[in-house]
Amino acid sequence: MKEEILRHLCKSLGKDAAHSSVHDWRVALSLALRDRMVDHWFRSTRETYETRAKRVYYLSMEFLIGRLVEDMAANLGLVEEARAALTELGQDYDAVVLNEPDAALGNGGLGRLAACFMDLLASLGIPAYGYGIRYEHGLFKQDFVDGRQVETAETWLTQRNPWEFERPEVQFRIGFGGHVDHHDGKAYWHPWETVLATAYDTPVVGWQGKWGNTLRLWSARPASKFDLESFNRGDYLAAGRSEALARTISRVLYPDDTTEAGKELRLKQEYFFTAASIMDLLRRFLSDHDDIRELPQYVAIQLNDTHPAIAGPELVRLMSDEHNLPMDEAIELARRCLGYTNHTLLPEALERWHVGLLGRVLPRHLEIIRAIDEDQQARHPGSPRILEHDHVHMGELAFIMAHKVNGVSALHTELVKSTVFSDLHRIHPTRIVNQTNGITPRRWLHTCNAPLSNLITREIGDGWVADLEKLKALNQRTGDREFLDAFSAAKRQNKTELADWIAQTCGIAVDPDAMFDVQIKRIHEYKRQLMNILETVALWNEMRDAPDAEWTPRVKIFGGKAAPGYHVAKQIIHLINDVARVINNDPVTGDLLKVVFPANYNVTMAERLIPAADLSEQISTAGKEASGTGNMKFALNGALTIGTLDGANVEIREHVGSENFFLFGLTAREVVERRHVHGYARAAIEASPRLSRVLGQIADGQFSPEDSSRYHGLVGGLYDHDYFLVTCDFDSYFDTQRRADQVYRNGSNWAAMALRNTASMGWFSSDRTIRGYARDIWQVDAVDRAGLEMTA
Ligand code: 73E
Repeated sequence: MKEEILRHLCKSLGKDAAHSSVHDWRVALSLALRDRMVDHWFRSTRETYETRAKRVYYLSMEFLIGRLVEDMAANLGLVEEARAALTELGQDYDAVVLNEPDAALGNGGLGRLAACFMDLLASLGIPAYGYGIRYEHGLFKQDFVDGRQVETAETWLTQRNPWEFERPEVQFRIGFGGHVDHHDGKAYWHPWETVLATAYDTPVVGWQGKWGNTLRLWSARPASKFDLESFNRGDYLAAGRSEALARTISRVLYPDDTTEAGKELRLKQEYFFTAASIMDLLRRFLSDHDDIRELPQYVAIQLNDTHPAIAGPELVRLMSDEHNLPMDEAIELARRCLGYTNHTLLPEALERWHVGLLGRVLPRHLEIIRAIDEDQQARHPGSPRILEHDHVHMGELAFIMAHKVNGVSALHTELVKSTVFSDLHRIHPTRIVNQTNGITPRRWLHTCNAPLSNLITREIGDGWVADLEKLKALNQRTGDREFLDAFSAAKRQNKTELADWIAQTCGIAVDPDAMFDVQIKRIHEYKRQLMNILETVALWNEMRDAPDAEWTPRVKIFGGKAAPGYHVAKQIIHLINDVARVINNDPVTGDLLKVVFPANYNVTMAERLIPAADLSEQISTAGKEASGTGNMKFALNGALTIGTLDGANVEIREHVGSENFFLFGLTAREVVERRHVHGYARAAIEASPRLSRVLGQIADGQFSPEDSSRYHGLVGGLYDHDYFLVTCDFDSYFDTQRRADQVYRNGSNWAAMALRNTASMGWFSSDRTIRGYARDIWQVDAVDRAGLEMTA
């Protein structure tokens, strides 16, 4: 390893060891690791070709990857070797690992799920490709200026990306606009504008390096040649125009996690990567099959939400316009290949395109969508329409074009059946299935939490890393004092490290013995960070009223970004920072209560915070969080959850036991009912002196003395249209927090409950999730690769 690193430093980077920076060492190490992956990768690809195995194609606008060095080293079993090599070379391994920028090609859970799935598809030996966009700028970087969120462009690609292989030879022409001619019963689309999609491949090697798949990300290039004539005339802008246009498509990730962007660029991005992916997989299929009718036997395409839903019409277009299949047959064949995962019921996130826009950008696809709509009507008269009120409804399109539609938790799937797709569910009663989300135990325990991971391995061996259900064996230790102490000590070590990091990055001293109470996720009204900060103020009030009472010291930790155009979410961020400033400087409460909100939450920060958390905040309005995956990561790392009966919380609670979960709040059904009660929010506020007091303080400017009316709108909104029922759940949330305080003060019971959480989370491995997709949706075999020998 040492020689390989030195060789790359010299031969690939042109540096000598004496004059190399941390960055150079990191890139050299990455290249050395990548070398070790390539053999597995080639062997897997060869085997897939030889056995003509069915391939899975996972189409996703987002892959929230984070850093890769440690992940790759761990999967290849090379962490110790890499550490030793760098140490011998006089380098600090941890500093080298931390030098890597996060690949933040996603907004949150949806993108991170795609990354976890890539790990598991490789670990289970399922031949698969992830397809997405190689954004030049991932999710924006967040800073706080006077407590307000400020966004700047993220630049992960300014440094060389050592993991990818550029494939300039893999190129597809992607058309936009223009018109369609019909003659002799055939359609001919003449796009007005064309860009090239070129591929960049990142090998993804699974646990123990036994199987390698490909993450293929597309980058847009100008299709027309550089305009030398304009350039020579001195018209430099005209010369670069087509280049600028093309580059825009893969330039930025949409920083929006819930609302339809409504922008032409977003539609173009969606078509760009979907079309390139479909053309690529068809080319691969046709390279060793003659009959396109066999496609569904060899190809399973999964749509990660509706963002790639244009895949349906695109497949139909290629099969009918270019391979001359009759339209109805093309529709049926496409359907047998496609699966659609729904990730949200929030109405503002359900994609709809105005027919004017869609027809202008994709005129042939609009015709095909009309044909699909008619085909559905002919087969099922009265079925919900894809085209309605001048809009194309991408959810209906994805549903109708997929042979299976899945929700991402048991509760969410039931709501998919009973709300947004109830009519389609009646017509197609077996189409909707559930696949509760999962997480990769490699990144989210083995790699991010060494103290706990080592303890578990000492106790039960290392089999749990590949088979997370083995953690169940830890249940026998919940009465074992010595083991519980060791378990608590591992948590304590993570908390101490986090406390050091908080001191460095935020300048706030926190006590590692205080309860670390963490809410990290996108800032959104339905996730109710607002309720959390209101509860913080209420607790602060009561501590100040009786500073000598028996309190459980707390550190409230927040992390998350708000979509740049989401005004209320940005106000919530501002409020948290304002409250933090006041509380953190209060000598009365001192170490009893601190509020910490480090800027720029990302995967790397999650890897730091989750292992150190005592309490996991999963407090969304019931019925709104489709699943959540952060909730699983916390519980796996031995945090107790305070949560509502929402998304996967329901199943987590079932697995860890209701006595090891702090439940509060209205159920999804009660939420719907409560909204029908006239004046419910005002009534809830008036019934709660505690909440009234907090709202009064905030509205009066106690936390914003420089601008006392800053939160009038936010507080007024709670009185008048508290859609997410912060007011109605507040008291039950506050009381449940105090219950958590009590249990925490009795440390040993807390440790036993936390251990039950870790021990019971095996089911939430994405191993189980992927096996479910393979069995119920893709009809592919998960091959146990454990018998394969590692060759490198
Ligand atoms: O509950 C989460 C879920 O765990 C859900 O909000 C999230 O997906 C996670 C993984 O299943 C999600 N993200 C989006 N929709 N649902 C979304 C919507 C538009 C753009 C980007 C992401």
